[in-house]
Amino acid sequence: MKIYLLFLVAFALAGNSWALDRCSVVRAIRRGGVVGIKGYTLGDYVCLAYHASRYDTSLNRSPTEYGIFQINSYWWCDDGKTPRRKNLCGLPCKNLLNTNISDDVKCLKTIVSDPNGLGAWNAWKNNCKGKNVSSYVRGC
Ligand SMILES: *[C@@H]1O[C@H](CO)[C@@H](O)[C@H](O)[C@H]1NC(C)=O
Ligand SMILES: *[C@@H]1O[C@H](CO)[C@@H](O)[C@H](O)[C@H]1NC(C)=O
Ligand SMILES: [Ca+2]
Repeated sequence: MKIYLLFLVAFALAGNSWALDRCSVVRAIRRGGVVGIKGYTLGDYVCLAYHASRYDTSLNRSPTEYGIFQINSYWWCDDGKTPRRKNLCGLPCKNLLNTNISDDVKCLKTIVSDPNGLGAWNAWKNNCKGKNVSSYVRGC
């Protein structure tokens, strides 16, 4: 029984090993030069990351959406397989699945400069837009 519980705990921890803690996400976004573009706050971006992926940098649930911000391979990165992909961020999609998100945030900057801004994400529109997002940044 004890052994069984031990395995259960180890499994639970392993399952989360690619998820960043919230304050690491806050720091990477703060350094990435995206805050203030079109009036978006730090909270907007962290709220997006939370609702897009729960901060799981390895998330690739749909074959065309990658990483903590669920950036897509139609426009932004090259996965070698999506038809007519544009790769406007100029990077391999697999670079969006590791725990270093500085390049992900750099790509975010390119995306947000597009006319849709953060409106390109349903995760942001449905959960963050017009909401008080200060709790995503608190204590970091
Ligand atoms: C994260 O990646 C960037 C390049 O995208 C690099 O400059 C930086 O040193 C990396 N940070 C760490 C902690 O590895
Ligand atoms: C947002 O919520 C926090 C508490 O969670 C509060 O301190 C702050 O004043 C609120 N901001 C706005 C603009 O309502
Ligand atoms: Ca990355």
